[in-house]
Amino acid sequence: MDIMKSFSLEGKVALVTGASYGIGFSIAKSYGEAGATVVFNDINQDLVNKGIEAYAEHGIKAYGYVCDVTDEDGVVAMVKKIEEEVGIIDILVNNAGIIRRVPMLEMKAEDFRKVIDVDLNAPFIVSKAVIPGMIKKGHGKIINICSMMSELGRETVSAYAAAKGGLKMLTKNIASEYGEYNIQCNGIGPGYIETPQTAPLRTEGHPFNNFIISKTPAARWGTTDDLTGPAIFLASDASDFVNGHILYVDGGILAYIGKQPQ
Ligand code: NAP
Ligand code: GCO
Repeated sequence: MDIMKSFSLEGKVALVTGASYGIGFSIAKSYGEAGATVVFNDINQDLVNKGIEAYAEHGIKAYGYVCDVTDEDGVVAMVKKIEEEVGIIDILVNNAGIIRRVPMLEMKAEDFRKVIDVDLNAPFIVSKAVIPGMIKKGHGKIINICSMMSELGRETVSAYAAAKGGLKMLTKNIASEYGEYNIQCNGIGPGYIETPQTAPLRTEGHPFNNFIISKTPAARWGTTDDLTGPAIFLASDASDFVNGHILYVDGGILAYIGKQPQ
């Protein structure tokens, strides 16, 4: 058998949440290039329209839906519409996410809850809506976008770290509960990636910029393209016996104590 065929996504329907731009866009674009039908959502029509145009610039006819992934009724309605208009979802990437960088003692409980809602409750809600179709089809791939903060803490990101730590365990639990239906649920833990979400940390002279370079053996920030190969692997038949795993794509951050100060 041609081993490369096992990495193909031909004939698969892939939903990537929050994928008008950023990491989600890159992953969804790579899925289209690997043969999948690309479906994505974002939080408003303007973002969805911009996303559809951006995919089209890469020759990909993407299906876009407006949906706030924290709204369970809206998610259920979106998944039903996708199944009617495009097909049952074979691959789900729970990518949509937010961060609030605030010292814990200054963080309002409502802001903490908002981060948990988007970054942890929403992957639960969307997975719950998509899994019945995967069971019907006899296979499925769920990929949760975790984080360095699934393993590490740092100042000002208490809500985000709590959410991403929980997302790591939700990943393992979905893998445990639905593995018998030939559904594999894994995570991708990106390192520090150049996207709008990290733009505030990369401003000229920001101390965090050099800090990340010193903590990354690859001595660079990651790009969204660095995530696409691992994402295709976890969405393809090539990973059918990989389940409950968090694949860290971090240039080696988690393995490294950090560069000795010169
Ligand atoms: P981003 O640039 O902020 O994009 C996030 C996307 O999710 C945006 O399109 C955003 O729409 C959408 N979104 C937010 N809340 C939503 C909701 N309630 N419903 C639907 N869509 C929603 O983030 P990113 O850097 O690409 O990160 C994507 C994922 O990777 C996130 O889960 C993030 O935590 C994770 N991650 C990022 C990094 C990194 O270094 N960048 C590293 C590790 C993990 P709006 O524009 O309306 O907010
Ligand atoms: C931060 C960053 C990180 C990245 C990512 C690292 O403020 O520390 O935003 O949290 O977004 O999650 O994996």
